[in-house]
Amino acid sequence: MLTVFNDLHTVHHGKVEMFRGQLVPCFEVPARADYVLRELQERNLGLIVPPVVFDEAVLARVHSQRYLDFLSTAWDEWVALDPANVDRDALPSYWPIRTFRADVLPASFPARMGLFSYDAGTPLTAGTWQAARAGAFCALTAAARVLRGERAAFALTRPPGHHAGADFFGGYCFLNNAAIAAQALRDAGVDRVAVLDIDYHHGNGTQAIFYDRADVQFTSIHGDPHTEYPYYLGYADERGAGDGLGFNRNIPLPRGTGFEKWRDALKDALRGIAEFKAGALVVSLGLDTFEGDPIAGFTLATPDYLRIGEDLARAGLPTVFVFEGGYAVAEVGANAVNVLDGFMQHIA
Ligand code: SP5
Ligand code: ZN
Repeated sequence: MLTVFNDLHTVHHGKVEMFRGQLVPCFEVPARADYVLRELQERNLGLIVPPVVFDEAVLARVHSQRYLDFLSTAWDEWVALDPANVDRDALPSYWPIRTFRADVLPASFPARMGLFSYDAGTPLTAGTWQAARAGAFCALTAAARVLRGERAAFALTRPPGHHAGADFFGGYCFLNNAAIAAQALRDAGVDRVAVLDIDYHHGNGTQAIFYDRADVQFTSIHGDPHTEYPYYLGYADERGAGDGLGFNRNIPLPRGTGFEKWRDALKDALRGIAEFKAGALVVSLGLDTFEGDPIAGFTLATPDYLRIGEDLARAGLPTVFVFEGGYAVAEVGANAVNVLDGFMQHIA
């Protein structure tokens, strides 16, 4: 499978995230992508190419301009607050929750950082904007290659994207790569695009971006938000709004769910995607459903990922895979590549 690799991903390298009152080492580390790259090379899965550079305006098809302006200057503003900040990750401390105003942009950088985020677990670092932008270009390049006739392509990117909304970051995500790819497919003339999110965590950002639209169907299989991050979205009764009613589908599963039940959910999701009659599929490929994942709670095993690839291939659609979560660093390579390998072995 053609892979578009973001070799700038390493410049996004957070040190710490806030977890229950302590700063703990980041789970979302550069080694994740390196393991996937190495596995792709060892198993000879196909060409690995760099991203094409796009006009930044394409990012504004999904994200608000004021958010993009914030992200692109955030690190310089963080360091301007205190020169000693060059050695510290930027994390937010204040958030405009209900009853506060989000329409006014405060002059204070920490206040703006809170306006554009929803958790304290997503450090912004010196290279975050550069890495995230290159990652989005990978997703766009993968989409462009699929539009030109490639059966499937894989955007191997970090930071991940599916928690990022039109104007906020969180969940280790800054730019929503899957949404950017889906929008690019629409803009190139694909009438209906399906996004299937199989990361352990609900893709709240992608859901929010397409919630009121009938042209992009969003389906997510994830840990039940009653107990699992991101907690405040991802319930089964979220079915879309306005024109988008009926085009959002959440399949929450209890913590501890194993592959048999998970695969039933996948088959159910794929039936919904078939009914939608999409012209293309974007897969938010999270591997944190793995039994060994340090921050998640399903129990999928490495060989199961071959079956997932096989099931996805049978959807018969031009497919863009976008790398999301998966934190069992040593195994994430085999798990990701098993999906892609299973897919390639079962395309018609
Ligand atoms: C893309 C993605 O998978 N983002 C997930 C973000 C989850 N952030 C919250 C992580 C909470 C860490 N819990 C540590 C448990 C250690 N036992
Ligand atoms: Zn995840």
